[in-house]
Amino acid sequence: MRITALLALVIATAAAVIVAGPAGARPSATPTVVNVSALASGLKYNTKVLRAHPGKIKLVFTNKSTLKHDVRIESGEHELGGTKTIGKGRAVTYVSLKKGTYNFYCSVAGHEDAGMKGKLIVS
Ligand SMILES: [Cu+2]
Repeated sequence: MRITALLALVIATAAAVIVAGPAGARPSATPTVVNVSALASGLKYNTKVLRAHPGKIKLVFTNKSTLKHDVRIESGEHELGGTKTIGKGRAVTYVSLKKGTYNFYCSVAGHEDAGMKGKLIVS
């Protein structure tokens, strides 16, 4: 009987540790919100550098131009996600990223080469 009670206590303690987890071991469940916009004129974003914390990232893209744009995230040449290509308006997407430096760019033909690109620093 005592062994059963002790075993139950051990299991309960282990379960509590699993549920709570060690402090700071996991990225926050609340996504970092990253805002970027395309300027009303010219093939440009409003910034060349975006910053976020590791984990889930909510990318909010506002296109102020009548030209179609998007925002794509890549690591090297490996695409990790991005928004839809939109006209004037707003598009939201979610990506999960580890610490590191990523590239963001517009996938509409010619726009990246014209300067619609930058760095996303996750730290
Ligand atoms: Cu573009």
